[in-house]
Amino acid sequence: MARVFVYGTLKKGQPNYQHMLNGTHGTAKFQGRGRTVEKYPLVITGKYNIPFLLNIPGTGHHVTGEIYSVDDQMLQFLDEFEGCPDMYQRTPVRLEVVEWEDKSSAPEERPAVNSIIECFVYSTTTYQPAWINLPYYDNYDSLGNHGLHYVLRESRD
Ligand code: PCA
Repeated sequence: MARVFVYGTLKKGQPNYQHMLNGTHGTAKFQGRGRTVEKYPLVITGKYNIPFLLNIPGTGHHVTGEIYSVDDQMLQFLDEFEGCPDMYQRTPVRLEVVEWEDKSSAPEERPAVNSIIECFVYSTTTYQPAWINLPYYDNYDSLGNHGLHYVLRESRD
């Protein structure tokens, strides 16, 4: 099992969340919410309004998102889905636990609120220089007042 921090379209209520629920891709178990210990620029860019966390620690905001425990099959699915390693790179990130909901694991495996854990995140190290000048977000919502609605893959041309 691996822990993955999702900050974009894979979060609950966001356009790609259904993939986390799809058992044919493996299993993803929601564990709680977290916030990056470091600041990162989270931008929305391109003609499909795709969110990217740029791997530039120290710039931007502490980004909030959701923590999932995923099996190998789901991790492999997510790598393919996120175009890893070409479009996104899966990198470790340090998170502060905001809320822990998964009560099923042994108490000693349950991180305390405010403790620091490490998870994988789909970030990018290969961004266009102009992206650094875009607005930065701390909590992605595809329907936020930025107006940059995410374009689903099946609707792209
Ligand atoms: N999907 C991944 C990376 C960005 C995106 O839209 C996520 O939600 O974390």
